[in-house]
Amino acid sequence: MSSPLTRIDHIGIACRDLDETVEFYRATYGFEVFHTETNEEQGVREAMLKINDTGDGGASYLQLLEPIREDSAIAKWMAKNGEGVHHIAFGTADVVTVTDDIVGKGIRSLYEQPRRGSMGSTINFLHPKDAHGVLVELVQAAEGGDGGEHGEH
Ligand code: CMX
Ligand code: CO
Repeated sequence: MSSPLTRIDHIGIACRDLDETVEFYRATYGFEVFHTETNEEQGVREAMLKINDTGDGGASYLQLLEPIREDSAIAKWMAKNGEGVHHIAFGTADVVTVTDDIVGKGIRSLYEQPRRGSMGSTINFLHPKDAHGVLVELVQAAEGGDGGEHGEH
């Protein structure tokens, strides 16, 4: 059976200071910033570092996340755990169908309807308590995937 989840879209990493962490990833690993944005709804300022393109026409990234509000999911998680790996995101061509299928297996999604993620993508999450302790994000890339303009939006 082939999976409708066709790539690791990104790994989400919580950090206290986005600029300092971006510089660490550049100086240590040579990864450059591909895209930055602020997502008010999620309460984060973020940088996407592209690691590689993938066979489904998408790509894999590291997503560095700095909280912009004390009541954000990332701020709450960091208060408990400090900096580190916060979630893993799988890429799919159809986030609604994949989410419905997984919910049908008895696993809770966090949103009734998908929301906006990085670079115009649509996203949902699976509850970590139903997924062996891993917060899983499901990502459908924006039409045109990575081809668009990048920078601070
Ligand atoms: N990974 C694994 N387990 C996690 C977790 C994570 N990232 N976040 C919380 N948990 C666990 C907690 O450890 C806790 O477990 P215990 O009950 O055993 O202590 C349980 O889940 C409940 O955690 P909580 O601290 O009480 O937090 P909440 O239930 O209020 O929120 C969650 C947890 C997953 C619902 C919330 O973080 C959320 O809505 N996340 C989705 C949005 C998000 O993460 N946005 C930031 C990223 C945006 C992006 O990627 O674009
Ligand atoms: Co993410």
